[in-house]
Amino acid sequence: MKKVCVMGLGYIGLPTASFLGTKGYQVHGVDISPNVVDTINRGDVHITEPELDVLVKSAVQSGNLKAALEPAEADIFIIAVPTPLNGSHEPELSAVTKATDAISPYIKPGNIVILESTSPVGTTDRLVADRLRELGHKVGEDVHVAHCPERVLPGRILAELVGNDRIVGGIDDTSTTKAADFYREFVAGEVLETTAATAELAKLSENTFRDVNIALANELSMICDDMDVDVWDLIALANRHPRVSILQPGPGVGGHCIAVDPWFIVAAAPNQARLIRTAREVNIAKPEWVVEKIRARAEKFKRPTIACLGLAYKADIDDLRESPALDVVEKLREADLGELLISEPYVKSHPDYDLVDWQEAVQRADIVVVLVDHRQFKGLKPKDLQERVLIDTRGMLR
Ligand code: SAJ
Repeated sequence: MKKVCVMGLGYIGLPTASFLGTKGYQVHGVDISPNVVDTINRGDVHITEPELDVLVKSAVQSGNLKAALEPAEADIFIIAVPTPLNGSHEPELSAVTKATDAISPYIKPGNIVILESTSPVGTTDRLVADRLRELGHKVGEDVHVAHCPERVLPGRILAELVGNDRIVGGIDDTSTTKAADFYREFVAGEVLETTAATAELAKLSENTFRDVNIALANELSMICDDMDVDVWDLIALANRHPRVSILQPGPGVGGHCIAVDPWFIVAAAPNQARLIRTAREVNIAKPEWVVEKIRARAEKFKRPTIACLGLAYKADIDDLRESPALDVVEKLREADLGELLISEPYVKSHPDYDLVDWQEAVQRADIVVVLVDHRQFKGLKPKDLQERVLIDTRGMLR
């Protein structure tokens, strides 16, 4: 039975650890939060993701998944810790450094260390591998290091963990082969071998592609608004061309990946990454544009009641990280245009806002702003909206 030590039990680490636990690996999961460790060891989950609760329970009950604050010896170490941005839009990699230092005392000859966290080019080689060398390991000889970026979509994590193709790039050929062979044991998709730098940049490019495409959709939505053209009709028609596939506009781009990863490229190549930076700027500016739309419509009221439907960064999840919906609501609160009624069916409470049932919010509102296309809101009917101003940033109620 192979032993796997997973560093970081968040959105990527926990699904990976519990999935491997149910596939017969002996998994030791590590997190810096005692609360997370206790929750998992009880067989519970601290994040919402379809079917994850069942998987964690089953892995813990089988005895194949244990969580702890400290690492343990293993055959394979997977690092799945956060790699956020700092205030200057540069990658903040201290969690990768800390995880590398933490596993070092447990690494033995023959082990494989895999970085799954989305990382700037060079991290696997110059941060993880070099650090392990400094700490006395014979990296490239008997310790193997590779990058295998996670590619799972929140809301579909478990299906994509198995089904997606994976890119594996080692710091040398042996590391690549050994890490790729590990993924081939449980991934149904293809496992594609490359170098560490290419794997790092491929992951960043995937999310950047999406950000740039959404920026185009968002820019078109603003152009269409001025020209009195329905942007969703426009995109649907343009996409009937066999080689056109424009994504959907919205209130902005959120989440901890697409709103973050393009900056890793911009930080590394500030002079070349002009389009990538501009796309970020277009998407970042969209919430303010939405607020201005609301302000213009609010003018005909003395002090309107404004229902804001949704706070999550996208449909049908409870994740509010980098959410453009939250950004719009915060800006509306500052603008003080009227009374705000805020609904988020996937969240019980919020530290800054009293949440209201969405149907009640619509009933009491003069202006209804759809910020997230949650499936609940699709039940809104024209009769619910009679005499109310509708601002539908997701084109959901057309
Ligand atoms: N969005 C739009 N219009 C669209 C599609 C998305 O405005 O047409 C917005 C969403 O509302 C959301 C944001 O973009 O605010 C990002 O949502 P998403 O569903 O595109 O992506 P994420 O951030 O949930 O997950 C992405 C995925 N990357 C790609 O599809 C290339 C996922 O596969 C990655 O694993 C994940 O980032 C990650 O962890 O990097």
